[in-house]
Amino acid sequence: MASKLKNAQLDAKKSLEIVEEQFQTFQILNEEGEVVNEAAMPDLTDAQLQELMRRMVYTRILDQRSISLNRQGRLGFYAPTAGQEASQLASQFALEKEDFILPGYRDVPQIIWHGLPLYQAFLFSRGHFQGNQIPEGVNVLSPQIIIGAQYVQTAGVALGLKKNGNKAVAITYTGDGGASQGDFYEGINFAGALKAPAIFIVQNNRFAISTPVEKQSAAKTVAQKAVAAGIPGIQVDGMDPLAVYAAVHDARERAINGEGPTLIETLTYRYGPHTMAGDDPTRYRTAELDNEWEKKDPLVRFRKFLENKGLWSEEKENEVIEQAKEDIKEAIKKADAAPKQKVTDLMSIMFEEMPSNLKEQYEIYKAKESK
Ligand SMILES: Cc1ncc(C[n+]2csc(CCOP(=O)(O)OP(=O)(O)O)c2C)c(N)n1
Ligand SMILES: [Mg+2]
Repeated sequence: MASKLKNAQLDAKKSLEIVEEQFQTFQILNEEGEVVNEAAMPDLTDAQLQELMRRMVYTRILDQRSISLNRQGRLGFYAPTAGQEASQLASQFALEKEDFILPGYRDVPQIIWHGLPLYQAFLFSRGHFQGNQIPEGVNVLSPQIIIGAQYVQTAGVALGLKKNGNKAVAITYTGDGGASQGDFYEGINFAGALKAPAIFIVQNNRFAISTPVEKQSAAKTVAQKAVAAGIPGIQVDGMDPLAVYAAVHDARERAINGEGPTLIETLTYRYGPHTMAGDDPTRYRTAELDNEWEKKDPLVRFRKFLENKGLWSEEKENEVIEQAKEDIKEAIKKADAAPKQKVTDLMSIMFEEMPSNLKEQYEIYKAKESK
C-alpha cells in the first residue's frame, strides 16, 4: 500500500527501506577464492596469510577431535565450530595481545589463539574450575553461557580500557539468537553513548539451536540494528577470512582512535549440531541448505587463494594437521593430570575471606575429603 505521506522524510516505511538498502554484504574473496574487492584488501604479509590459514586448518582438526573426544566421554560441554573458522579466527587475527576477548560458549578457538592453553580449554569443557583460571597476561574472560550477557560486560570492559587510557579494545561475540536479547541492545547502546572502544560481533549462523533467524526478528540484517544505537554497523561475508579481518581491523582502528564501538554481523554457518548434548540438525535444517553453505567453506576458498599465490600446498596442510593432533594429545594428557576438583577447592577459590557459616561447612568437607 502506498504511503499517504508524500514527503519522504515523514514516511516511516521509506526510512526503513533507505536503511535496509545500505546494508549490503561486504566481501573480498568469493567462493572460488578470487579477489572481488581489490580496494579493500587488508595489508597482510605472505607469512600472515599463511598463519591465518594454519590457524583455520588447525581449528578444524581441533573441532573434529573435540567431537570424537566428547563421544568417548573424555570431554564435557562442547559447541562445534566447523564452518565458522573465518568468522572466529580472522576476527581474532585482527587483534593485539592487549585487547580483551569476551567469548560466548562457541568461541573457544578465539581465546585459545589469544593465549589460553589448550589443556585449559579442555578443562573448561569438563567443568573443571582450572579451565576458568586464565593465566596472567592472557586478556580473555571465560566463555559466557547466558545468551547475550557478554555484550553488557563488554561495554563495561571497554569503558574501563578507555578510562585507564589503554590503547586497546574489548571484542565480544554472540549469535543471531543473542541479537534478540535485551542485553544485546543495552550493550551496544551503552558503549555507543560513552564511545567505549568495543567491537560487537554477531555470528549469524542462521539458527539459534533450531529457531531460524527469520523467526527471530523482523530486521532484514542484524547489522542494521547498529543504526538505532547510533554506531557504525556492517554485514560481512563470514566465510571470507579477508573480509572479516578487514572489517575488524577497521573497527579496531576507529575504537582506539576514540570513535567508539562497531557492530559487525558475520554471515556464517555451523556444519555440526548446536552442541554435543543431543540436538539433531536434520530435524530443523535441510540437506540443500547444508550443501549451499558447505560450498562457501572458508578453508576451501582461502586454500585456493593461497595456492594461486604459491603460498600453500598439501604438504604444508598435512604438517599443520599432524601438529594439531600432536598438540591435542599432549593437552588431553595434561588435562587428565589435573587433580580431581574438590568441594573445598571451589569454596576456597571463591572467597578471599570466607564467611563463618561457610568456614564450618568447609571443615566438614575437608574432613570428608581426607577419608
Ligand atoms: C539467557 C539464555 N536463554 C536461553 C539459553 C539457552 N540457549 C543456549 S544456546 C541458545 C541459542 C543461541 O543461539 P545463537 O545466539 O544464534 O548462537 P549459536 O549457538 O547459533 O552460536 C539458547 C536459546 C541460554 N543459554 N541463555
Ligand atoms: Mg546462531
